[in-house]
Amino acid sequence: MRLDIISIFPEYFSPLDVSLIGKARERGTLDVRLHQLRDWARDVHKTVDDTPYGGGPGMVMKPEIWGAAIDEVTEGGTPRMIVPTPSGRPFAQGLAQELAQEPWLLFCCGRYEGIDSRVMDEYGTRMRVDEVSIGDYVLAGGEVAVLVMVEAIGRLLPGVLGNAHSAVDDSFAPGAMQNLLEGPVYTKPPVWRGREVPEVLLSGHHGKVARWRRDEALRRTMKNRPDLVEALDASALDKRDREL
Ligand code: 6GU
Repeated sequence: MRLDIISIFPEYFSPLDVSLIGKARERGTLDVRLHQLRDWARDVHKTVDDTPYGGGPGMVMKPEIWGAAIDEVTEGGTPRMIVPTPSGRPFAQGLAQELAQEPWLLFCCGRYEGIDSRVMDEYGTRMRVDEVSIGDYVLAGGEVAVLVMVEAIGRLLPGVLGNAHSAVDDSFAPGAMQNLLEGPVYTKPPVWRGREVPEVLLSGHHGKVARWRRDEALRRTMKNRPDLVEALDASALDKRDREL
């Protein structure tokens, strides 16, 4: 997968040099290309923003600079364009899976109050453009949101996760424990500071272990994400579940 990122802070993306994503880049599974937006600014001050029409606080990123940058970066091809913004559609596992199928993604990171909307309209006639939000809070710019999205997408690419931990039973993967959060996990020693690992996990009884994990997953989901339990269809819960 080719991944272009245009930002006024390309240094923000140094985490992409390490860990899973860094190794995927070394292997050539991921071809990440970072671009400094200011390289396309034409004045001596490398200005990329201006005051908003209609008034209001903050600054808006100028369309000509973005246009020149996107034209050059996408020359000869048609990526899918993603614009991180708190006003976008929600980023969730389903969208991560969809984006992981694409051969080429272009992330356009806005700062300030955002990018002149004509940029999204213009490129929307040439390629698929999505404005995407990673949650209901406001970041200072799209860079951290893009790091989040690239990590979520990157780990779904073939060969990025070892067989040791597969993405198939992640919380939020389709068919993962019926849309429940993953429950608690334990490793050695069997007793730590007087706290014992739940006995059933040491029993070797696979059926009992599976039922216990499902109960714990449901318990945790009820506590942390009651909205997800509400959204389950009635057939997903049995009589024992209702007693938890
Ligand atoms: Cl994608 N960008 C910014 N600036 N803030 C956000 C966001 C994105 N998603 C949630 N908050």
